[in-house]
Amino acid sequence: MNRRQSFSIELLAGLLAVSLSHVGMAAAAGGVIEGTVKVTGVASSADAVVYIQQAPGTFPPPAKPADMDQRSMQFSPHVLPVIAGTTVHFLNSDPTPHNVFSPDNEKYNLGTWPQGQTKDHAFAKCVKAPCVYVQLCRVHPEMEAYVVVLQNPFFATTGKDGQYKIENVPPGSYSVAVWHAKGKSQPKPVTVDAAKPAVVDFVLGKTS
Ligand SMILES: [Cu+2]
Repeated sequence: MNRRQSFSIELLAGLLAVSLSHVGMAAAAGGVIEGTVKVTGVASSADAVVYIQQAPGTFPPPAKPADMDQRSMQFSPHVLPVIAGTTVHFLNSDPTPHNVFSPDNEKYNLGTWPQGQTKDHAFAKCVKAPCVYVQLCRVHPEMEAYVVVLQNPFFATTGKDGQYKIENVPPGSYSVAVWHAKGKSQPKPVTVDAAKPAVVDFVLGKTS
């Protein structure tokens, strides 16, 4: 083998190593779980939370608090999924005082405060996810929202069309579940790999 041939082989080996490392990176990247949730008997299939029940490892809450606003006499978002340990910033954007309380789990009443002010509540733990906290306002009984505390960050909320997409899921086998204020369905098994999205659809029956 002359020097030139040897160089070509080295070059080829180098290119092969580079392309293999790219394949390796793709395999290590996260996968996607996506699909549609249909909630029977309600006008909109929005605000269903689809989540992995239990993922291996521990997941620290985000450094930045999650936000729930009270605006135009409504909580926004209507449904807020968070990881256990997350602090939620409750803001009042209305010119009228609002209150925030929840009768669920450890229960809290954050008081009543005027426009532009915030109060925080830390959803410190959740032994058995999902830990659901209805958010209510004593001043306006029609106001209602939900904080849904989960074990891991692999969750998504459905849009008006009922569609959801959970991204960056480590490849593996999981049980994927759905929570909705007015519907119920059994969890489903899913196997996630990076090559193509796993599709999981749910049809929710009425809870009562
Ligand atoms: Cu209110």
